[in-house]
Amino acid sequence: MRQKVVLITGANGEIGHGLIRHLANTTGANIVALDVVPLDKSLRDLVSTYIVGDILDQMLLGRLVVEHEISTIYHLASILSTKAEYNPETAHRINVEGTLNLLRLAVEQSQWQGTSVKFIYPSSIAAYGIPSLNEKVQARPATEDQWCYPTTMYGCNKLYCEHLGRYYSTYYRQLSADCGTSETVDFRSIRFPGLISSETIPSGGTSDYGPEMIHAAAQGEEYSCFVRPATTIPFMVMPDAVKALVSLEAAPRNRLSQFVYNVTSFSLSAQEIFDIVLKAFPKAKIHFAVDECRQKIVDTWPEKLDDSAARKDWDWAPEYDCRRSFHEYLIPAIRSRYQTPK
Ligand code: AKB
Repeated sequence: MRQKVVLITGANGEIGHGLIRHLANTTGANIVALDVVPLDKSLRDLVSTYIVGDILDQMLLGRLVVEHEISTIYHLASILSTKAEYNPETAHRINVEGTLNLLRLAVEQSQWQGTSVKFIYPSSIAAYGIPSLNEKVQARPATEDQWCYPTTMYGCNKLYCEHLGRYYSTYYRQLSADCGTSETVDFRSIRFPGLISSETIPSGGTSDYGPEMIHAAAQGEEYSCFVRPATTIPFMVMPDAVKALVSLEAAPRNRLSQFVYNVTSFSLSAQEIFDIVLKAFPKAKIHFAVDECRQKIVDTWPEKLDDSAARKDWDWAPEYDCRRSFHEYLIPAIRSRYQTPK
């Protein structure tokens, strides 16, 4: 018999680290971890199996369903906003065609199993595109249906994949004879703010100046912040990102009124992050050197998110506000990671 499993793509990424640890410590889930790089040794005992492979490899995905009965997919694999701009077409293939491959797999599995496979998809504030800095500063917290004019390939990919998930959940094979009778995928998506982890350092994102600043300061490394001090976007620490993903996965389907939900914790300017970091690491060597191109991207992302729909539909609330995020999670954990003296 095939083993019932939870499939995590992009398993060796930032969210993957936190999600694998959480699922292994709180559920008896059999985890199949898939990434294009080998899974970190520290995670290997926490998963049933890890596969080094590409979500564009149809043969690999085909073999996955021969071996496993997939109940939930956390599709984390993605090329982030800055990295995607260096090769937009490759990013499109990975971010969109990869997601399409997995949605097809999820629908086929749902039909085989006679029950919907849950497809949990991390979208992003990059799906937003506020036309001017003035409008960004004046805007109220953005709801899911406002300002959806992304200016990066990654943001376009994320927004389109939100719609793909809605299509596969609702309209796929709508002209077929068995339309409406066969099972389909249970797509659920979260639009994340900038994420900050104590365990990993991001690569290729445009919100990375937050985590990069903290990790550099704790190592006594010089850091050049590529956005203006006043630049403000929403952030969240990784434990809350993992909490949001597993909470949405566990929510009763009949409580969900939409496919895509904002979540957020706190919004800070780069200057405010600098001030917190300098207080914790007085020897930090941080200065500001604006990269105008990356600045233009961040200037299109909202300062604040409206997460009222998530709070109403599935009782979302962050565990870590700004103070707890830095003083109970980030600074202690990062200090010990680099053995930085107080
Ligand atoms: C990025 O900066 O590309 C990501 C994101 C905001 O989704 N961290």
